[in-house]
Amino acid sequence: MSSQTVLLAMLAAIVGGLALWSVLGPQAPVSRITATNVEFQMVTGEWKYQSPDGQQVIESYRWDPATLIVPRGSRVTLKIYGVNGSLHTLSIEAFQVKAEVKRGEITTVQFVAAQAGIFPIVCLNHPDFEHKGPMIGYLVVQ
Ligand SMILES: [Cu+2]
Repeated sequence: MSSQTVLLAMLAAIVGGLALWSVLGPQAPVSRITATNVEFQMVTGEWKYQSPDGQQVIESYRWDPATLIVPRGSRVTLKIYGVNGSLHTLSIEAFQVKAEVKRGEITTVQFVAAQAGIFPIVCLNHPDFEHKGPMIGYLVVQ
């Protein structure tokens, strides 16, 4: 076998190896979002402002955390501890979730996030600025 033949054979092996590696070699990571069991620990919080002269007081209740992200099809558990405010009526209309959250108590709700989208988590007692809100969070189902 001539040295030229050996060189061509080595070159062919290298090209073949590169071609094979491009097919079977490491791939870019594939992001797969799969349904799962997801539990969130939440509290009822309150933002408050009082002017220096004490004449103006502004309060706004909040869910904390206020944005929850889950894969579609997940079984979601919310455990909500009532801290600020005596009563909050939780509603996630899209998933027929409704519950009362009382100060000093933990309220647990469970549901399956069956459809994708962005769904408001509303407190029916504090739904807007006029009612010490908006106490609205967002459930993002991907
Ligand atoms: Cu509320």
